[in-house]
Amino acid sequence: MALGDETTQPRDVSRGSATLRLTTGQALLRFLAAQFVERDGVEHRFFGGCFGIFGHGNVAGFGQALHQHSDLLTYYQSRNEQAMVHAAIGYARMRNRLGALVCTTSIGPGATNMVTGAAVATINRLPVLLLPGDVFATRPAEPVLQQLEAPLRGDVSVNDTFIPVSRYFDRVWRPEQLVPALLAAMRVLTSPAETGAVTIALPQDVQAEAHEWPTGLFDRRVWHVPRLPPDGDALARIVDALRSAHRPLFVAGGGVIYSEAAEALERLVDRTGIPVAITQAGTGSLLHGHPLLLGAVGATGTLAGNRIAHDADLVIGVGTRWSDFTTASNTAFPMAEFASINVAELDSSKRGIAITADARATLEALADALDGWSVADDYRREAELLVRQWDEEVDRLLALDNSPLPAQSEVIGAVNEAAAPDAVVVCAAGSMPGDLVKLWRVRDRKGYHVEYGYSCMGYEIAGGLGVKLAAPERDVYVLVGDGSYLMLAQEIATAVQEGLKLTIVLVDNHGFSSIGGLSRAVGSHGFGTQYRVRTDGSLGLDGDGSPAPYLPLDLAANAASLGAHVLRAQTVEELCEKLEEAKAVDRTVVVYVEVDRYAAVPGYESWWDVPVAEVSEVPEVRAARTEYERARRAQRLPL
Ligand SMILES: Cc1ncc(C[n+]2csc(CCOP(=O)(O)OP(=O)(O)O)c2C)c(N)n1
Ligand SMILES: [Mg+2]
Repeated sequence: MALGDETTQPRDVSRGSATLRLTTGQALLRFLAAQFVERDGVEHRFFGGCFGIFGHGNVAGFGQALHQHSDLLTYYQSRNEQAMVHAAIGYARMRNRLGALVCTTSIGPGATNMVTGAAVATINRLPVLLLPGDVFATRPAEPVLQQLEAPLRGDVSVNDTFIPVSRYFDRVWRPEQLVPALLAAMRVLTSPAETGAVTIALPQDVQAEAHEWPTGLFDRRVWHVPRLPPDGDALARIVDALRSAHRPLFVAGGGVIYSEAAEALERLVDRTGIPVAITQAGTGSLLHGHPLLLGAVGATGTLAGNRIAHDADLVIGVGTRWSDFTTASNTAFPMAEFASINVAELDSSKRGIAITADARATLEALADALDGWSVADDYRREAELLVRQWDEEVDRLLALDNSPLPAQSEVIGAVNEAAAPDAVVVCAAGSMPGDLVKLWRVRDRKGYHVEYGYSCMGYEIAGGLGVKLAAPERDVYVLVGDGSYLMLAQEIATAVQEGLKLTIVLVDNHGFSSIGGLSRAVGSHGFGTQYRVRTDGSLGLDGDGSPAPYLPLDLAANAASLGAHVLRAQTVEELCEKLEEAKAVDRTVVVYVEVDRYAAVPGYESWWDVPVAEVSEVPEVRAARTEYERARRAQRLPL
């Protein structure tokens, strides 16, 4: 990758020898502030700010630099290191990976609190720069507070746990090592194929140590993000496959959005009549109302998506990682040949004809090469009919009129209705993502933001904060379950601190309704999935007739205690009113609503592989195992 625009800068004759005496922390900050990214001729500053929680390991190093030069990078205080990585992920995704945030922590627990966030970033292929503090490089007095002492290794620290969840990891034992570490970090962060969490562990003494840095390190540097064109042979193979296919299907993943390929996809679809199914990250590739948008496919797929998938003879994935939710654990496409268009070889090589290339460049090349080819009218009409029928099913689910408590689907309908067309809905875990991907009517390419690579409980509020930082002009609606809320809600305080307004819809069903359903499906009666007082040794099983009372939690009061403006709704009508009222509030609002735990959106001819105990004393488990073995026979490896 080109290193940028040095050639356009006036050349300093003394540049080779000029140096600046700075600490490693100060040099790091100057470097970060000088990084830019460019794609399609448009330049952006790459780092939009730095989240941090200070302690020994960063307070006197990078923290000192941030204090001394607060003009170089905006500092944001957070409450929890995992949450600040989530915020950075929300930000990067909203910026289509053309911008990122930095996260700095103390050593030990502050650092390892970021490991989960690193996994979220890497699995979702989103850039974040993590700077955990680390133990002394010079080891003047070991063990330092919070140091891991490995009996057989002197050179490991807790930060080694970042290695498997980072796309690039380095530890800067000496100041000089910072230079190659930073160049490698930027290469990975700005590479559409390689990106993910980048971790540079920074021993606390090194951060504070002064060094003579070559001034060239601080030059403005523009990292070009290429659009890798498709290989001609691979393109020809996909064109041949399409020309002989009768029932082709596109599966649009997050890569379509990140590559800004949605318009190219839409043009191709309009011309060829190939229907499109979407993944969670690909939602927004086509907007609601497009006659060939089938909706989601796979385990949480729509009837339209799953029916077309079932009979498809050629499935072309664009920017998807083919997760088990998309493939219904390899049962969704029983008849199909495949092609995979992906900028990352890791993903393009997973199924069928591999095209390792940029999504937009490939779709445009495909449109040219297909030269007027289209699917048969019958197939197009069949797909369009299924789309219309699915739309009616959504209408039904959004107006269930469930009582006494509303169904979650009605809450989704109310929020969708209240939200402006360019608002962003944010979610991550529980029963909500599966319902959302089926029911949410997307009106903006960036209007749907569900983290479903890691489906990490607790992503929602912090991730929403990052989305709002990246797009302050948009309304951000966070849909969060009571379980996720209890795991990581404290960034409400950060939103209040920063004057960033989120509208958080807190959906309470007294526990883990998603896993309760899963538990019942595997014969375990919802064991351990309700928030109930422990009475007779049981935590309350679904349907056991005498459940103990729910825990006396007041999550709305909890949200108010963190500084949110809180509104409570009991019915769908009230919810609609409160969502309107929320629009006039100028700070983060939490709209609290209780829903019926059992009024779930059904599955539509789909399956998800969750192994059931092979032997058990419980009859329901044995029945579930029999059913599991039957369903598993439909599994087909993509060979
Ligand atoms: C950090 C984390 N721990 C555990 C899980 C497994 N898990 C997935 S959904 C879920 C329950 C979510 O509860 P809640 O947010 O209330 O949503 P609901 O299922 O009730 O819709 C659990 C425990 C997870 N995805 N993430
Ligand atoms: Mg819940």
